[in-house]
Amino acid sequence: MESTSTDRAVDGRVPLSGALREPAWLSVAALRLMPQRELTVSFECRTSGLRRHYFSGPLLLEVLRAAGPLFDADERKDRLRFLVSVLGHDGHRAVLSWGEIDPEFGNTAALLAVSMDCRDLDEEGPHLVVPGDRCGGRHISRIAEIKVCADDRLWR
Ligand SMILES: Nc1nc2c(c(=O)[nH]1)N[C@H]1C(S)=C(S)[C@@H](COP(=O)(O)O)O[C@H]1N2
Ligand SMILES: [Mo]
Repeated sequence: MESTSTDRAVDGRVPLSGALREPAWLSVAALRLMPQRELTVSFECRTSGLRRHYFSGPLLLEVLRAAGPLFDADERKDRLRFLVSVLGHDGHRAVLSWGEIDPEFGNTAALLAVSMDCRDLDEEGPHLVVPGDRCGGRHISRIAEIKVCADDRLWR
């Protein structure tokens, strides 16, 4: 993927930044070294009809945890303040809450897919895929950036 910006995906590597101790550039090769999950989804898309896809990759949660989210480690509920934005190359964005993907709360096994329908995504970059996504809108192909935010000023 071509990119002229320094903070957007380059050569299939995706910047992960925000309220993290260790912001990172995520390559598909590195994501593949993490424990892998599989997920088959059916989208009932209003525009493109029924789509069925098979994805594999690490849990988004594990990728974020590895980057050291700036939680209060002694306070479990502190995690519920955090949001995760996954932005596509075309401006399409899905926002997840930490509570949604955390096994102590919503436990939704969202993946950063490294393959789609057995096609490796090394050059294209990872996709987000979220279980229970009826219309497919939370499947983000060609991710440009992932950001974690816990800014309480959002709600003022
Ligand atoms: N970057 C990006 N990814 C996207 C979209 C989009 O607009 N931009 N649309 C989503 C929607 S609504 C659907 S139904 C699926 C369709 O994916 P497919 O065409 O690969 O089956 O892609 C999703 N991923
Ligand atoms: Mo869709």
